[in-house]
Amino acid sequence: MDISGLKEKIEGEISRIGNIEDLKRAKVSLLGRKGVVADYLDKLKTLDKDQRRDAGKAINEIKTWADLRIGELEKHFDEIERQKKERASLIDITMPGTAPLFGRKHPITLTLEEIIRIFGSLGFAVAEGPDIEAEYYNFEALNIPSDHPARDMQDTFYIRPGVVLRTHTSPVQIRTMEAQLPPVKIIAPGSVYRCDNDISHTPMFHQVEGLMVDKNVRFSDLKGILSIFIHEMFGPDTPLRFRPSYFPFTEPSAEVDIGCVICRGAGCRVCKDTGWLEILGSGMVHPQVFRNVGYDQEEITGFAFGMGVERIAMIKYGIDDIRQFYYNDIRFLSQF
Ligand code: 2NM
Repeated sequence: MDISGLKEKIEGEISRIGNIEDLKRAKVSLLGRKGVVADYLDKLKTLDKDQRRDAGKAINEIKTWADLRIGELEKHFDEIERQKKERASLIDITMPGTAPLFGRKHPITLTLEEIIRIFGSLGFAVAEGPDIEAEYYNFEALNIPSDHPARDMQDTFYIRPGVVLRTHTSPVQIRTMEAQLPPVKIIAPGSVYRCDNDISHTPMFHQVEGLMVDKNVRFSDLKGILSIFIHEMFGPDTPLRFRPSYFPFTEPSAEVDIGCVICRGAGCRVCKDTGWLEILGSGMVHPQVFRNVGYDQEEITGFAFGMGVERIAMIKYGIDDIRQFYYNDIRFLSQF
């Protein structure tokens, strides 16, 4: 019996194994019950005792060697399989990533910050106060009499008798004047509340009011400061005008209009064919307001003004419905 061919035959088969399936097939055909090695062991019967012993020993050595080689290969392919599974369970770094959605500032916040920036550059400090306010600070101190239409239960949210949600930020100016002597140069930004809800009114909106009090503050100071503000906010070529008006807390009072940014003065639906848009109210602080906070109205004068932030934002960005600010629609909000 020629045993020398057996090792080469096994070697040849093993060298052709490329994967775990090949290996399983080779294991059966080489070491299986009807495999090549078994064939050789079968043929031992045809040999005499001495030859059988030598040949048997040689075949068994080859079998042990083949077992070892196949065992090594099994380990090798098992390891490859394990690595494949591990990789499949990890994140596929070749996949396109999920872009994170970045938040951004609300147009009212952007407008508020711009207003604060401009008045900040003119030397105004920011003052704040409570949204829930004593009726006294919201009305009486501002020279708004108890029979004034703004006091109507329908216009004002009452927390309980004597306590309201502030209808403007003017109480902040009163509190500031009570707390410190002139010079006072502040703006009061914040939320205000009124019983209103339609295309141009929301029950909560934002205001910035301003106050400058000192010796010799004049109406021309008011005109100068508000002109600078408007030209910073809407552009240096924006026409503006001061129009006589009335507020209980200022005398004289003036409304400030800018040339309509939509039609540039020609007349349109937005400016109701006047060519002008009203953007803020202002005036010289009423002597009664100074008396209410304990200031000497013979010694000092001051001007005050107030504007609605939503209205400024609507004019600046060309928005025709105030409620857009509060739908929380990403398609709207992502434009700013
Ligand atoms: C406005 C218009 C005119 C105003 C007055 C005062 C205070 F406290 F000094 F009396 N604060 N804000 C004022 C004046 C507000 O808003 C349209």
